[in-house]
Amino acid sequence: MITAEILKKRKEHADSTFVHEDMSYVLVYRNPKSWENARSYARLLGGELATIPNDIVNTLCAEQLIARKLTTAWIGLTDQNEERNFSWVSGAPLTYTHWLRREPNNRARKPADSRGEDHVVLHSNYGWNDHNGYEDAGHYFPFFVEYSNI
Ligand SMILES: [Ca+2]
Ligand SMILES: [Ca+2]
Repeated sequence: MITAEILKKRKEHADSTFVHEDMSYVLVYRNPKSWENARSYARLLGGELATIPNDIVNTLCAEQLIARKLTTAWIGLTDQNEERNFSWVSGAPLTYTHWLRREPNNRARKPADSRGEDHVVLHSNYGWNDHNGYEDAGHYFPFFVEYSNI
């Protein structure tokens, strides 16, 4: 159910929302978050971290980053349930990917990243990279949220 609270929240992000087919995509960029907290925030918008189903949406999202001189944003892709088995939090099938070369590599960079990398970012160069989005790792980025318009 779409509450007045959700509509108010969506309005706050109108400047960084675009519509493609039946979905709205929001780049939430003012308060960067861990992937875990970004996902919680997506729910406040009555949505989910975004699924990128094809090259069109990938390009539209990357262009949002470029327009704001941002380089990195979380999307709704994770292998936290099973290493190397990436899935969309929306439940959509993973039929399209745009990994950068040598990604996903699950590479731990710091002791805080000992669990490896289980959450995916989209970069402004259009490519994807797995990164550590657990809250205690402290990697905070803007993020893309999607919600349905039907
Ligand atoms: Ca992983
Ligand atoms: Ca990586």
